[in-house]
Amino acid sequence: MHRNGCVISHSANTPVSRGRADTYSLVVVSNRLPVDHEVAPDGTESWRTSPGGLVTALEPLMRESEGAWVGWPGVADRDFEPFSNDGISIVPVRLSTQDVEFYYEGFSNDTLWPLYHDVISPPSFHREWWDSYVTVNKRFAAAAAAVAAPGATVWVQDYQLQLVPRMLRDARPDLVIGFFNHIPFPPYGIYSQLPWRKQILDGLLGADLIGFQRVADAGNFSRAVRRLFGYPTRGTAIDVPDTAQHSRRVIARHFPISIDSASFEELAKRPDIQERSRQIREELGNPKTIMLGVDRLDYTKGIGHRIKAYGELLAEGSLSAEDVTLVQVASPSRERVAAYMDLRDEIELAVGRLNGDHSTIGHPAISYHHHGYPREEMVALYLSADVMLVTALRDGMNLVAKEYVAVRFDNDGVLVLSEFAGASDELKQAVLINPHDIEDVKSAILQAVNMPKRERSRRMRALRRKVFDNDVAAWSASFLETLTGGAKVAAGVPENLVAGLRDLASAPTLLVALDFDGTLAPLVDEPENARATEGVAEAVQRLLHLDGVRVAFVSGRALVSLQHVADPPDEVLLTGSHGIEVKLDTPTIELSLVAAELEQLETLARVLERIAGSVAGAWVERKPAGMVLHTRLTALGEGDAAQREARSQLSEILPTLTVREGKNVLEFSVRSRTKGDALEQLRAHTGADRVMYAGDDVTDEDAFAVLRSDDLGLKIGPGASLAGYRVQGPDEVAQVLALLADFRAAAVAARTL
Ligand code: GDG
Repeated sequence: MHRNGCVISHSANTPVSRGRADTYSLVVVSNRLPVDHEVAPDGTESWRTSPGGLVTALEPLMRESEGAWVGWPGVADRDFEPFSNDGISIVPVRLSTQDVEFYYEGFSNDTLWPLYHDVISPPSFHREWWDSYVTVNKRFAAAAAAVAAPGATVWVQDYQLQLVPRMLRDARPDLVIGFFNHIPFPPYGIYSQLPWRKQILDGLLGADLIGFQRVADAGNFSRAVRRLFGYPTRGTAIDVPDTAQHSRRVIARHFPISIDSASFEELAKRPDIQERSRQIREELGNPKTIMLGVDRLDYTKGIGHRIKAYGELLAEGSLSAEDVTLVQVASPSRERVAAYMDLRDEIELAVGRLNGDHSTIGHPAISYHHHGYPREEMVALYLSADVMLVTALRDGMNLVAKEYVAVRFDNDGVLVLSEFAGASDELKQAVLINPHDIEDVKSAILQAVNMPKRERSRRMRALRRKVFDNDVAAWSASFLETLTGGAKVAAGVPENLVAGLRDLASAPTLLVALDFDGTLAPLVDEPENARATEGVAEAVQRLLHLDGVRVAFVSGRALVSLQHVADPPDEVLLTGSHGIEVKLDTPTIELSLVAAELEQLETLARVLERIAGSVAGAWVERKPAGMVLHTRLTALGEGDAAQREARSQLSEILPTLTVREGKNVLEFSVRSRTKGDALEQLRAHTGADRVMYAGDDVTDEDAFAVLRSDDLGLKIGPGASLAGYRVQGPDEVAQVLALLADFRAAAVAARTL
């Protein structure tokens, strides 16, 4: 096939040329395409799939849903036509040499990268870099808009493209837009240095869902939005004003990325790779302990700190180069950015000194490699490493840590992991370190080198469970499901939910909070006929009798009605009317209103009763936190007049009331509460360490929004949701509760709480 006068061949399927008019229902946009453009010495050009985790995770989805990938092919000043590679449509975006210099090396890698990594290296701010960033982001947005089908889902990746969500939304309001930030999002004190801080936030807020690696990153982002725009945020939800009257809900939350764990394990089991791993040990002079570092040569990775700690241990005689070797792979990265050139000099000087001081013939203290290796070689290295050192000063996730764990099917090896890498949120059984504290790094290295086999194996098993339960396919599925609302929900209890329940059951104290209609009971035409499905009552009884467990029903119904249909045992905590009514270990229902609200209620009653008393046919209905003026039976015109009068009097004396207008009814409430408020109150009342919340309705989203990272949210049925898990209907909820009771009983019996 001839393009641009060159022969283009492809690694796999023959490419199919697609015209510009083709559109796709799923579009991924990232700075780099998942294919590399290669030119052989004879001038033959070809594309090679780059084996990243993101491609592996998205490939099946992209094929299934006619997906397209928009990005830069890695060569400047070249135009390429769209083509298809391994069933994925590739849409190349052109970058000029100057774009590469200003947008990519400049603004992305010398402004945003150091700023977002806690200014480990000073960021440079240049207005012409920013201009180029805007121009290139526009080009990516236009390319994505051109290939997105009506209503398509567009998923934008990473910090190079933060303006694309807003640009896309302006051009194509029909699209569902997601964004994932692979690197950290810094605290406000640092973020606010950015001269274009408002433009970037506004760019991101064009998305429906903004994903981060860690809970803390999402929190930093929401705080920046509050500080710079004052938009209301609640949990993971941000209400962004759209027009004068309306706002759009944007969700900002964590989705820790992962790897294709099974494919790493598969490689590790290959005899040739195991043989290579043995060979590596031999070539290093058969040291007792091999320590390994694998990083892009980047100042965020703490390579210098690692070398310093190791050097001191050798100098003090706590370790000897006869016994221990550190293999450091530092793959070349961003070699045209000045800070990276300086770093290379600094690291290579340190390596040279250390080797000069401590290596013996045949026993290098550090075996240093400034190359990229094939994945097979990486796996062989991981297999041969007794200790893996991940000492990042700041890292979004750090996939190397997860790859090491995935490879160790022998349940051996020790991971030393920086608490400043996102991976440390999940990989708690690693030896966690503060890499800035050289003494801490040194003692962690000694602990790892001397760790008894049993402890190594116990820790590695736990780490492996995490990495295999949450692989990259689960990551992308969970992001896209949150973004699009998961169109179809399968029957049964999914495996990841079973794992989540098992984990939750071990909390010291636990609150199980459940919506009723649609969650415990199937939805019915007549609300008074709603009844919980079979098995619910029994599971709730079992939970109530287990140590450290409280159960609550959280409903929009008035509590009297909830008690009637749910017939709950006395120990169940109840909240009704979206949290306005509560029955929390008291014999009677109480109103969760503060003194000022009760006073307002009195005033409201006085005003409305006076008005209703003067108009024949009007009457007032009292609600737990409000009053309704009914005018259905008044003479023509009098009802409207009474309503106008009520509005005008109350807007003066009680301006904060919520007013809702219906047909011949006017309702005033002293308080607008949500199920989120109800859940917070239940959490405070019970003092529970962890919470499970299950619900089916949009009003349950307010409760999901206040869940914390180690809580469990369960959405019933389809529809966009903040919940981490989903099941089809109330039958599954009964099974879920029974499983939770089983796990809890086992945890209580084993006293592992
Ligand atoms: C960014 C964030 C986040 C490295 N050298 C070679 C090689 N690698 C592979 C590793 C790993 C990947 O590159 C590096 O991923 P990390 O996660 O460790 O770090 P970043 O490159 O900084 O990635 C990071 C990530 O995005 C994903 O969201 O985790 O925090 O900074 O897969 O194995 N692979 C091969 N040869 C090498 O020489 N084949």
